[in-house]
Amino acid sequence: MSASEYKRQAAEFAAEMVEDGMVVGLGTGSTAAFVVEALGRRHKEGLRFVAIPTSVATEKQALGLGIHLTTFGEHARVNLTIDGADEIQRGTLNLIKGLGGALLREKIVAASSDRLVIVADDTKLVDHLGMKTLLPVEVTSFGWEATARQIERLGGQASPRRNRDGAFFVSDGGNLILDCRFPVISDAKRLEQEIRSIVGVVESGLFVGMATDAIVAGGEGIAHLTV
Ligand code: ABF
Repeated sequence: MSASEYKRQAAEFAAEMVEDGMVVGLGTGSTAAFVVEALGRRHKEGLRFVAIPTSVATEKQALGLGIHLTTFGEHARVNLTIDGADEIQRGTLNLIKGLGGALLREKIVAASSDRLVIVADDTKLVDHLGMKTLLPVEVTSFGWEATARQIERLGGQASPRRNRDGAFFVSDGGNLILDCRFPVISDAKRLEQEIRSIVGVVESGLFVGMATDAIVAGGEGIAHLTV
């Protein structure tokens, strides 16, 4: 089976965790898109829920499926958020997120969620964060070079993300993303605090202590991991 099929399996499993009356956070990326698709189906079958999307792309998809959207103006808490990730650390469920460019909204929604369920294929599981992917850090466009230098003082190499045409990638929030290569991250909590204390950093893609569950699908079946 392909990675895409495993993503769909994890997404279908997680979409069943949504219950009538819930406020649901909708993630971003190809795995989260399968979740939104499954929830669109459940909505048509009569499940009542409202959702807060983590990106413009997800908002469009949800609206197209007739899913009712809401805001933090109307709901202080989200009952359950289902989102993808780029790396999931075994045991802690600490994450690297943001290769899809939506980390700020994803983190705002995650921080207000009672439960954050991560959906992924099993290639995303790692023993230590930073083993496979770069760490995205969202920064203000003004002075990004100065912000990048401060990140480099922490031991990472930071490069602004670019589109295919060479122009800077701009996030939904109007900021730039620095993709940072760190040697394997041994203390995610500390690195997260150090990066966030740099002036010019809006948010980092390290999600520490936020995920409560991970649904991971692969050749050995579907695993439901919890912390
Ligand atoms: C979002 O999409 C991200 O935080 C992560 O960067 C990415 C995962 O994408 P995919 O599900 O397409 O692998 O969830």
